[in-house]
Amino acid sequence: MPIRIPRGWEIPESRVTPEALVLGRRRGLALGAGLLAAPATALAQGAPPALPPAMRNTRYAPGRDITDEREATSFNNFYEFGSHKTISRAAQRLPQRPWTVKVEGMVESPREFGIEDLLRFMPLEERVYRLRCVEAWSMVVPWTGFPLSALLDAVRPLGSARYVVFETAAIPAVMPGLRQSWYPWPYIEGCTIEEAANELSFMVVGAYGKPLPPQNGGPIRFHQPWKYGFKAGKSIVRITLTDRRPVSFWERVQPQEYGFWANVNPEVPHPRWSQASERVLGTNARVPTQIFNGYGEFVAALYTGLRNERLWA
Ligand SMILES: Nc1nc2c(c(=O)[nH]1)N[C@H]1C(S)=C(S)[C@@H](COP(=O)(O)O)O[C@H]1N2
Ligand SMILES: [Mo]
Repeated sequence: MPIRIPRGWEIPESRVTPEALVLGRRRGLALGAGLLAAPATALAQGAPPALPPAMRNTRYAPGRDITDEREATSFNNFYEFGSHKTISRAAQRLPQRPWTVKVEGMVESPREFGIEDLLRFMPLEERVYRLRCVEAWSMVVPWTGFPLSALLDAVRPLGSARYVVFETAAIPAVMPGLRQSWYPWPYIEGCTIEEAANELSFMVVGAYGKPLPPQNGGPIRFHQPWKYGFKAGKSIVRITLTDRRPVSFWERVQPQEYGFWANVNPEVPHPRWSQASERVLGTNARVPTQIFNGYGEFVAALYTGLRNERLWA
C-alpha cells in the first residue's frame, strides 16, 4: 500500500517553526554564530557547537514534570557502553563530529547528510515527550529535533517502501560493550512507513536546549514516545527504507520478550514483570502506565486494522 508522507507545506501550522526563528537561525549561522563560532578546541575534540534555538511545540503536553536534567543524562541505557545504567562517563568518548547519517534503500534520492546540514535545514522544534522504558522506569525530557517525515521528504521514499530501519553507531575503539560478542551488533531498530509518517515520530538532536549528549544518543537519535524506549535507536548512522520487516536488536536477542511493535500497554505484562505502573526517574514516584504511553489520540488509529500481530512489547 503506497503511503503518502506529508510534504513540508502540508505540515499543520502548529508544527511550523516561526519564520523569524528560522531566518534568525540561518542568519546566525551565516554570521558565524553556529559551527564557525565554536571554539576550535571543542571542535578538535569532536564536541558539537551550540544548538540552534528552537521553539517549544505545545501540542504535545507531557502532563508531568520535566525530569531533572542530571537524572536524565546520568541514568542511561546504552549497551554499546555497558549493560548497566551508569555509562554516561564512558559515552563521552563517542566523537560527535564529524557525523553523517546515510538515508538510503527504497528512495528516489539516497543521500548522506552531515549533522550540521540537518541542524541547519530541518525544521527544528522542542517537544516535551515522555519516555517509558520496558524496564518500567520513565522520564520526561524536552527534546529538540525534527519530524522524521521532514527527513524522509528530502529523499522521497518509493511507493514500494514499507519499513524504516535505523542502524546505530558501532565503534569498537570507544564502545567497550561491543566486546560482548553474543549481542547482534550493530543495534538495529525499525518501524513501518505509516508509523514513520506519524507526526509524533521525532529525530532528536538536542535535550534541555543543548546538543544531545552522547549518553542519550548524541548527536542524533530517534524517539516514538508511544513505544517502549528500546525502539529509540541512539547515535544513528544509517536509515534504510525497505520492503522487509527488520529483526531488531532486542527481538533477535530475546524474541519472547521484545517484539517489533512494542507499543506501551499497562495490561500486557512483560514475561518477567508487570507493566501496570512505572517508576518516575528523579522522584521515584510510582505512577500508573497509560496505554500508548498516553499518546493514543495520535497513534491508536495506526493499529486498528492489524490482526495477528503482537502489538504490545
Ligand atoms: N544504540 C542503542 N540505542 C538504544 C539503546 C542501546 O542500548 N543502544 N537502549 C535503548 C533503551 S532500552 C532505552 S530505554 C533508551 C534509553 O534512552 P536514555 O538513555 O536517553 O534514557 O535508549 C534506547 N536506545
Ligand atoms: Mo529501555
